[in-house]
Amino acid sequence: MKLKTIIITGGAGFIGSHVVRLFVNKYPDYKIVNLDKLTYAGNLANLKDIEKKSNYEFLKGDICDAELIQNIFEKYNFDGVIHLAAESHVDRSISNPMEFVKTNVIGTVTLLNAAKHFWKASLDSIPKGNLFYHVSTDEVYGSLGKKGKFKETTSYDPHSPYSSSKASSDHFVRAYHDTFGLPVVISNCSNNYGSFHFPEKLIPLAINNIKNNKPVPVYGKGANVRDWLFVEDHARAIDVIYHKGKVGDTYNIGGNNEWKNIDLIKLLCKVMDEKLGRKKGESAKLITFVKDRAGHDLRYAIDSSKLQKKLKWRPSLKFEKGLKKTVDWYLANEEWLKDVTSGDYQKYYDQQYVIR
Ligand code: NAD
Ligand code: TDX
Repeated sequence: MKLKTIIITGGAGFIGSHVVRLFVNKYPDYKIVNLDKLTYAGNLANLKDIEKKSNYEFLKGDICDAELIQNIFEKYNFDGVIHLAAESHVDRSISNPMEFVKTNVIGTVTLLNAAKHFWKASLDSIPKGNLFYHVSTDEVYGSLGKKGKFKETTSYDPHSPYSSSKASSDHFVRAYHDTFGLPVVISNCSNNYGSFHFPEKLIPLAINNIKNNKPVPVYGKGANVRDWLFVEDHARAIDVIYHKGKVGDTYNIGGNNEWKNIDLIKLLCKVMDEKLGRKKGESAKLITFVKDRAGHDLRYAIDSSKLQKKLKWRPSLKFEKGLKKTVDWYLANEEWLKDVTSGDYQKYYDQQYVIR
């Protein structure tokens, strides 16, 4: 059997660490190389359980560094790329869009160039046995009204610098397929939640604040809707699409699990009351409505029927169960939380919220 050598970018981040773990454990015959710059969002503690496995290697590096990427491709002769490295937080993209252009757009094109060059891609002979898998988001489709869901054919309509940079990277990936014959596949996933989620994002931030009796900031009126998927289900979908997806295709991944932010936070407060042995209603007193996010998309919802029908993937976990599991993980991993919230975290946090 041909040894599969795969570079996973952003493997020290939230979703990337789950993808690395799944591939390293499930495919002992593969060689998994995790390339990550270790920004504030990347953390090698996310991968402690697999770091010593013989089929795993970590490389610290920036996907925008063309020379480095060239050297790595030369050294490892990758069969596949699973590209997750990105700046991923919408609020940070509003305060610093250029970082998002650099990593999400230039970084992606830098990787595409290397793959195109080393796999000798051309329209006349699309390389077999190679795949460039680009991990993207539902936010590229823009915002829904009360009805409907995003399909793979929905037109792109991004509103934030983050979603615009991801949309741009998706376009480049398709362009490299259509123009240069690069074998690519793209998936667009809804909001993830679960372990190792950096606590600047809604669910882990709320868990951390409730635990520490701090205000839980809810943007605007809390009326925005997100479609939440357990992160390990996303990693499983990436595995299925990497191995069985059709070259040149796009797959939407979603939890079929829409929640209005305020309802989600109220449910989380209830779970936290139970887990912390607090009086019913105690944690909900921390809910604090703050100034809305600029350009805040109202509603995301994913139609993942293509993936479900063609590749037989399904979300495995009911949200209430996944949320309890997630809360348990955060309460059991105080050291991890303490570690990632040290450094500049408080400075970022203090600038972020204006109480209404
Ligand atoms: P994350 O912010 O937790 O992790 C990103 C990782 O990329 C970090 O480890 C970081 O160090 C690394 N990184 C950043 N810039 C880099 C660079 N220039 N070079 C190398 N590494 C770099 O993000 P996440 O939430 O795990 O998201 C991973 C991917 O999935 C992103 O592409 C994101 O757009 C996409 N996505 C995320 C969600 C979600 O709900 N979090 C949903 C759909 C799609
Ligand atoms: O403190 C908060 N209060 C609040 O009300 C934060 C951080 C968020 N929110 C709202 C904004 C959103 O409507 O909660 C919702 C979820 O916010 P985030 O956790 O920041 O996620 P979102 O902006 O929806 O984007 C996420 O899902 C798609 C990821 O961060 C992206 O990387 C992914 O592509």
